[in-house]
Amino acid sequence: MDDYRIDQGWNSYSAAEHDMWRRLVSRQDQVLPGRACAEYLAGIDCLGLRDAGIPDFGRLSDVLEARTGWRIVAVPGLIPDQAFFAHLAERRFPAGNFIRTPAQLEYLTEPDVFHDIYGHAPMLANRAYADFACAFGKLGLQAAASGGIANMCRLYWYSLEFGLVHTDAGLRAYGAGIVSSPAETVFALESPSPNRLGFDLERVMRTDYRIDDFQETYFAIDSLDALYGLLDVSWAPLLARLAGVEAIGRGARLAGDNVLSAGSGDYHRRPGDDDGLKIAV
Ligand code: HBI
Ligand code: FE
Repeated sequence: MDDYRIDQGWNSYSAAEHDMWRRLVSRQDQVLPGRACAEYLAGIDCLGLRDAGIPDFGRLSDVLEARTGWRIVAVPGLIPDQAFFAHLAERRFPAGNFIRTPAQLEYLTEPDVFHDIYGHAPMLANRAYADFACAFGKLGLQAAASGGIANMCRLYWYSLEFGLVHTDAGLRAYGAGIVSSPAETVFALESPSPNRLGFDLERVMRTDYRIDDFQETYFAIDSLDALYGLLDVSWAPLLARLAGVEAIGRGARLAGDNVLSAGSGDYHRRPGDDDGLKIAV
């Protein structure tokens, strides 16, 4: 199977592209303290993502691999689910090698190097998240073989992309889609609009999501260390059970939900909000 790897082409980045990286970093750094979880902020520091421009994936991978066994591989953009899961299963994170242009600050259809590296890499330096992401990749491949790919994409979406976590200091974000977007970093934690629900595996795997706006529901796990425990279920019966039930609407609240905060549902990202990442599926 083609694994979509390409050369990052680090030497061909222009000064303007490195400047764009620094612009996105400084904008993000104004909203992350007090909203991103401590493990994420520590990851940024231990990977040295603040100071220079666009990182060289080889050098970044050497630091990351020493911590959790993960490497970063360059890809041209979104790759098919199965290929994506196959990389995760081998502790390789596929990262876009391009960076958004000033005109794309409003609308970005595919994950660029800022989303993938500034959003995901710091958490891949955290053992619990890193082991979960690898186990998730392996389960995703198994699920793909039995028709459960949509359920696995939802699990990915509401954890590694848009997950919240309970901490001693309160709710914090660890999902890359949140911590790489200035507006969603604030929205996910402070807006009255979305639902914030306790994480329940089956509920998450049944819940639809949107790719072109803020999330209408965020799910909070008890701790990062609890991430891995979420996968400790018998998957074949779970996927078989899920295959027969319909999806849950992305903004719905159900009787059995552990509602941390009930959303008003009256706000969505407006043009000009920020560089909202919209992953085109
Ligand atoms: N491809 N490059 C890339 N990055 C992703 O995050 C990604 C992908 N392909 C599929 C995919 N994500 C989905 O499986 C998840 O969004 C659920
Ligand atoms: Fe992502």
